[in-house]
Amino acid sequence: MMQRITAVNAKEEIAKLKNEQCAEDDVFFQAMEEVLLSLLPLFKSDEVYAKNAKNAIIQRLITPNRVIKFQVSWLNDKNEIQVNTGYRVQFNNALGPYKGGLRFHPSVNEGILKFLGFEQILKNALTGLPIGGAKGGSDFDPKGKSDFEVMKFCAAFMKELHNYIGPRIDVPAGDIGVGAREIGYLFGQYKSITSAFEGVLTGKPHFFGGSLMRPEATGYGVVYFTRKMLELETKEDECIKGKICTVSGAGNVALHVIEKLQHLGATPVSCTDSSGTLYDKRGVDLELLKELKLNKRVSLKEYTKVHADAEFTPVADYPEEGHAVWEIPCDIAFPCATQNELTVVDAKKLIKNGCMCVAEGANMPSTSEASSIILKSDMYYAPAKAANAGGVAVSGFEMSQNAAMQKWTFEKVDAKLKETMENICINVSETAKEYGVEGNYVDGANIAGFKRVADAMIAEGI
Ligand code: NDP
Ligand code: 2IT
Repeated sequence: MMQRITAVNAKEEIAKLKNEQCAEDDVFFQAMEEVLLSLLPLFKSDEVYAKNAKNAIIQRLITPNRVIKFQVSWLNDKNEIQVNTGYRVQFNNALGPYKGGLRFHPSVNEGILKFLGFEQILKNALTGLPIGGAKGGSDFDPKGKSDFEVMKFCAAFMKELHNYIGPRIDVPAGDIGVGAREIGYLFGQYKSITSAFEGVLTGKPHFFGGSLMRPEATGYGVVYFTRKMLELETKEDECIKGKICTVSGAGNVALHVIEKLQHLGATPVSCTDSSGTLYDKRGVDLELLKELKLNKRVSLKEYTKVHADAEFTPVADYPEEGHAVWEIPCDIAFPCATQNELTVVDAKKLIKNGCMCVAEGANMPSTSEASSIILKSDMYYAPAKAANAGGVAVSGFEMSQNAAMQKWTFEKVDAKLKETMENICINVSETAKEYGVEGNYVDGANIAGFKRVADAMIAEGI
């Protein structure tokens, strides 16, 4: 049993816990430590939370309610049996049914899913919607697999997962390696097993219950949040127009960040994938990127066959610690690939090159040391759990549409997304001000999200 964690002993207790855990949990501790340090001003100033040792709120918040781990055996196209591991981390359901994505990537392990599930609790709370926090996935690698293999894997994964989910229990969605194709196969298998056509997954293709705009939601949401934050901080309108932007990733989030930036008159000049970094200084050709990454699922290197003057830096050719994409001069940097992709070296390069803002599309893309450097610099900083909440917010809208047997228009969802992102931004900014850390959106987001979850946990008892 761990010691009760209070404002006074938080740092030592975390360090003790860290020593007892395996390396897989490093990212989970990174996420947890950031949140707990952010909460110190709250513990100091607010009686209810300062006394929360009695309620054991922190211990209950950092311990998943349930971790489900299962075998996924499936047949590849050569009729050979393949074995993967599946997981669902049901972290906290104080505010509503467990909610969060599924990640299919060879790097997936329990520690990564605990970090993602933990972040999801506070992110979902920030949306103001009645949804709890969860994450799941598998070490299955969709890369190089045929459509049939992906379908067979999804069916085998759902054969076990269906036991633990339901529209009022736990509603998974997509994340890295899981898009509309995978959600469609997962949904089909759930329906076959249970005979229920119900809103058990979000991010479904729109012609059978998916919300319009769910594919665009995370990326568009990141840009709406960033625009609002810059408006609040600089008191200028049209803060995005004319800006040179670097973006990492070339998947769902990155491509829709690029799309919205182009709508607003900015020039996104880069993207990255697991093979390397693409830099097109005239502005990226989004139609071509979508064709290469969403339809053909090939390396970004192919882009240079059409645009010979664009530069492609393969991962292996970039010897330094850090990432080639953050060396490109820009006004705003949008890390949208994966966790810890922006290091201290990268943060320093951004500062040196005059970057004014880092806006996080991926979950925890900056290392904790990079985050500290960004916070201490003059750059504006939109942290992931607030800035990328648009995806799960539209997932929440999909749950509402499914429950009411309705289909909202693209324009309605877009308007609600914009309103939600702006409200999150204002709430985070005002919370930071209230707790004496004005302009620190990291602390503001952690405190605002935590308060909503903690209030519900205290009111619900144990
Ligand atoms: P996708 O699978 O659609 O795209 C991920 C992209 O990032 C791909 O281009 C991939 O390269 C690249 N990438 C992933 N992992 C690595 C790695 N270890 N090294 C280098 N490149 C990598 O995922 P999403 O766009 O959905 O997710 C991106 C990030 O956004 C993740 O952190 C996710 O948790 C977060 N997020 C996603 C939401 C959503 O709604 N989808 C919502 C909120 C956050 P390649 O093409 O070579 O595979
Ligand atoms: O990290 C995230 O917020 C997601 N992957 C989306 C989760 C969801 O339930 O839509």
